[in-house]
Amino acid sequence: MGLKLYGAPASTCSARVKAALEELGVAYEFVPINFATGEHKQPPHISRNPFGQVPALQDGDLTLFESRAITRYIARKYKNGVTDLLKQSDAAAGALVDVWMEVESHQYNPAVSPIFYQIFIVPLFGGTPDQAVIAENVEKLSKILDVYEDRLSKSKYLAGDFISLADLHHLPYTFYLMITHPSLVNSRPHVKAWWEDISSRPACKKVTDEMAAVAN
Ligand code: GSH
Repeated sequence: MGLKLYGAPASTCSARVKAALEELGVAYEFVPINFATGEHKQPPHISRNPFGQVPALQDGDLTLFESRAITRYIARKYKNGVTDLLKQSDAAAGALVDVWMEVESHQYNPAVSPIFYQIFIVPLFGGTPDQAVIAENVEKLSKILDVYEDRLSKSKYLAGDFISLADLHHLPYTFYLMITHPSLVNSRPHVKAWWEDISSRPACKKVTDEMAAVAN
């Protein structure tokens, strides 16, 4: 039985997992979960992800939720001679991958996700985006991206001169940020070069093309 990724086509968390699978060339079946009918809150999906969210990954008897834990599982299981997205063979380089995965999770994500939520999700429920929330988080994100600019002036990718999960974890929200606030990225030359590099990788392009197909 092959890998099954249960997700929603435009969801950032599902796209994060897809990016790792595509980068490593792992075959999988994408099983769409219908938010409109509340499929994510009901059996059988609730047994795959007890929080009633996507994504969930099924690999034989193993069922996982939490996108960043799933990507780590994929990186460990499918690392090959060419690509080791966690740098498991090098403790220091691997620790830097961990650092920048933590930064994505605890700095970048909390600032970028409310912007995404206000602009893309609130209108789906008939609401009006709260401009104060957007402005507050744009300011927060701007300061965070100054740290990225400094880091990326010293290394090509976040953890060093190699692509890692730390970079790939940024793909989904940065894709949406480039639609809503491209100047946050484009005004920082090293962040811009980094984004152009990762977003043009064939694996990443495949994932963002699929997100764009739903968003349009
Ligand atoms: N930390 C979780 C992860 O990274 O997997 C977050 C999961 C999450 O927020 N999923 C969203 C979802 O299912 C889609 S990106 N939203 C629907 C809901 O919460 O009801």
